[in-house]
Amino acid sequence: MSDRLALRASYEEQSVDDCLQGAEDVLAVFEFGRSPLDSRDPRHVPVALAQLDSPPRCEVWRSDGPIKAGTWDRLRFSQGVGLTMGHIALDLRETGDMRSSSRLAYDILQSYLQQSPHQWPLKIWNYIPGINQGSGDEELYRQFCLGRAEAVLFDTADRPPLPAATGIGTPPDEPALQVYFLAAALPGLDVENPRQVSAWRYPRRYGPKSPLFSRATIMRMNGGSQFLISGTASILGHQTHHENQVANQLSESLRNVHSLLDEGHRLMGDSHARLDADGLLKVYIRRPEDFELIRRTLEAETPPDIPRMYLKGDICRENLLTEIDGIVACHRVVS
Ligand code: 3EB
Repeated sequence: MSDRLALRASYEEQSVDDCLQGAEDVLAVFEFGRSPLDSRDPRHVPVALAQLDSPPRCEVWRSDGPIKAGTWDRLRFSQGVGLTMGHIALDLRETGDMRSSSRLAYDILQSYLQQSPHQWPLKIWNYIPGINQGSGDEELYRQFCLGRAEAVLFDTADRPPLPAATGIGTPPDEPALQVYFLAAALPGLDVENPRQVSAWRYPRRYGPKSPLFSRATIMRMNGGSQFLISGTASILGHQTHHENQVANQLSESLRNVHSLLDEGHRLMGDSHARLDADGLLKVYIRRPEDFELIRRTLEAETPPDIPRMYLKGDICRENLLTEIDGIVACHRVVS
């Protein structure tokens, strides 16, 4: 892995404690299949999505230190020279309904960022218990979007940069709403997907307030660039494609990822992001019985050297069965 990368993200078989001990460059250690309420160090981020493949691994983020870690209101953070990771877990039994909990999480996140040297969120991960529970506009994902839109000022006339994001459902009995992010001193370069309507322009039928995220952001730092890819599903325009066909949904999601990387190349001119050993992918799967088919499909359609992890998670639209996100490195190319 190239040392020039500002964010060195990897999947590792070590225990959480081994990852954290004596490490001067560890920004975060993500542990899967565990409630975010169990965090025991500001850099330790448990995620309530079960890993479907083996062996069990942690995701580790490394970045140039010294790294300062601490607590700010209900947020825990870890701040390096160029990047900050922050995470919030709100116990829904205490904070009440999803809409107000989401608004509270984003209020805390924004107050934290305002006083941080790294004010710009590049990507935000949202892990939402029981995301598809409730019908129509009462669906918890729509309520989550409503609360987020109430906290985040986004004027469509004067569009500020939007972070990339992932929004995935954790088990309905998980007590905590979790939001974590990567932030820097400058905003990322926003990338939208020419094959998809921008999420903030989704029509009313998907909910009272549109999701607020860009399809990807490019982080430029230390002379290198990295692509932070939002949760990408089988959506063309604003519509779900390949309903009930999980392998085709995955292939369509991969076409969307490649379309984003091509669009990024068009914007950068001299670099192209590649699915290779300097990056990683995460595949979210609604029904564990689809895992083998998804794994075979991904293996046939992506380079073998890009690390990947499969997690059981619900997707924000009931008719979507799978979604992908990832972090990949950009390489110089002749334009
Ligand atoms: C989509 O394309 C799929 O609400 O933060 C992807 C990434 C999705 C982020 C979010 C939702 C979110 O609309 C869903």
